[in-house]
Amino acid sequence: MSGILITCAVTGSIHTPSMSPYLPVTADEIAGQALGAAEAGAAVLHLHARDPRTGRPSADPDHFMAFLPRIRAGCDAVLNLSTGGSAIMSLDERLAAPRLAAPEMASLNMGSMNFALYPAAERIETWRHDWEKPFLEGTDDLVFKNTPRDIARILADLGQERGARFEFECYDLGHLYMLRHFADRGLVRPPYFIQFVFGVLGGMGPDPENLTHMVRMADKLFGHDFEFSVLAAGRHQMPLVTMAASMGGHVRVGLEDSLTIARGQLAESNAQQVAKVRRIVEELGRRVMTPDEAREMLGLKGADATAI
Ligand code: KMH
Ligand code: ZN
Repeated sequence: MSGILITCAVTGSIHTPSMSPYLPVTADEIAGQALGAAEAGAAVLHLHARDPRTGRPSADPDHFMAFLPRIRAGCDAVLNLSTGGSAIMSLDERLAAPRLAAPEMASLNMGSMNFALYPAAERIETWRHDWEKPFLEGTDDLVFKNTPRDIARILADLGQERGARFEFECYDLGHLYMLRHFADRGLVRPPYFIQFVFGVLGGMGPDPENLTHMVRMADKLFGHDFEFSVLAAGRHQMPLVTMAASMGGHVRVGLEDSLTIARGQLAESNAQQVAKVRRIVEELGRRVMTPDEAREMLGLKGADATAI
């Protein structure tokens, strides 16, 4: 029976240090938690960097390179670098580290959108860093930009020139049609690894009907040429990824997407979430994929062909 691919998104750029003491920030923390997640069963590690002094999302290649070689040396997982970075970064900034590292995989957000994080600011009583409150509150007037021109550039720089394959992040139905458009232009090739994203304010909500509809439309637009995975923000994470696993999809967990392990209870590590979803997958009678099975399924170039 085919396996289920677990991606772990280790730190991201949505959550801030005041929200959880377990959010990895330094290179030691990011590398340590990434290796723990791989050990627990994650075949793919989706990675962002942070400034180690403040925990602020960072696009600095030095911050990435402080942990990437350590993760590479310590496990066999596929390293997937974000090209989304954070909505406050320019495309040039977001591309700097992935261009240098030439990873096997990179994320690719299939449209421009609102990315509203400001409701989270209301729940924080004590701030650890000055940047956090304005960063979250400023998202009431911030557009995350990935125009068709941006998408084409990311595909050219990382895909055509460096051989990366993509985690196509689709937050809405329109993003699936944008992926179809790039397929029609011959700029992407199957199998398409589509990551459905639920629960970001600005994208589709975490309703089960949305997932069934997205899968139905992906079937219609891409036939047998795609694999889908699901991530959902906050407390919707485990219910939605369980639904994905039941529907023949793959799953993404990690502290980028949710800081909790159960309602109201902070996850103490990324590995804890990976172990939980692994138990769910196995209880469903399915098997977790190894990194090499993921490479085979997605047609990846292999870790030796990266610059990490
Ligand atoms: N933060 C997630 C909702 C990216 O890194 O390109 C989506 C994400 C974006 O992972
Ligand atoms: Zn990300």
